[in-house]
Amino acid sequence: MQILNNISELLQKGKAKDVKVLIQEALDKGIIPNDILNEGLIAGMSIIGEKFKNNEVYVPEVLIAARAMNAGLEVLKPALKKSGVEPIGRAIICTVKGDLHDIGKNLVKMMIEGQGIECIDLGVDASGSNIVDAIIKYNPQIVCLSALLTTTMMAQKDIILAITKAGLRDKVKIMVGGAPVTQDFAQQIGADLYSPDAASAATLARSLYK
Ligand code: B1M
Repeated sequence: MQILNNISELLQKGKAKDVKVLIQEALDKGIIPNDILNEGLIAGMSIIGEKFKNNEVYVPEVLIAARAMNAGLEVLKPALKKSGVEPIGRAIICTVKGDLHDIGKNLVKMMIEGQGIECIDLGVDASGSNIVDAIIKYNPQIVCLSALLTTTMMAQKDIILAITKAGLRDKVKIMVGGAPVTQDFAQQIGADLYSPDAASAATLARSLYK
């Protein structure tokens, strides 16, 4: 669809304001929010990701595209959320220690919220002790850990160990994800759940309450 291609292109150019306007336009036209997300925002970010990998664009371009992505997500968020539903449970979500990538984490959060699960967002660079404190404070059923770097994947394991050491392991299900994370790795580090993308993360989280 042309409008979704335009969103993707504007995102790649980092035009945050224009992305927001076009997303609103797409919503007003009745385009399904998930399509706007996948075929507009994620499609654009994937192209930037490929270009970044091939040294065709550099960190500043990626950063302004990421800013446009987050701006677009803000407009899309209410439409992605289910309206007026009481939360069925609570999750904690973060990007792990040493890792500042938050776009995927924000998407997972949004999708999980869309399933009627309240999400406490601890942001990026979260340590084991941050999470242990948050489990004690918020009493969630699920802890969601995102890692985007091969160098920070192991922080997921450190956090699981910290939760176990604090005697809280039986209180929560732990879901891990992020581009370098696999089902095998999730099993190796003792996570309960693994999901490759935001939509299945949300479905998986929801299934815990059935
Ligand atoms: Co960075 N970066 N980055 N980066 N960056 C990657 C990840 C990289 C693959 C790029 C590359 O080289 N091709 C590479 C990692 C290589 C590796 O580890 N093997 C990389 C690198 C090296 C770095 C730096 C080290 C670069 C440097 O400084 N030299 C640096 C590290 C900073 C740090 O974290 N300490 C860095 C910095 C940055 C920016 C700040 C410029 C920016 C982040 C901005 C931000 O997030 N606010 C950035 C970006 C944007 C990227 C790419 C281009 C895009 C990531 C993204 O947002 N994707 C990325 C290349 C790429 O992915 N192609 C790259 C879109 C997002 C929707 O996807 O986050 O994968 P993703 O989330 C998906 C799934 O993974 C899953 O669901 C999401 C959607 O369905 N998912 C989960 C994510 N979390 C989940 C949790 C779950 C379940 C599913 O359960 C809990």
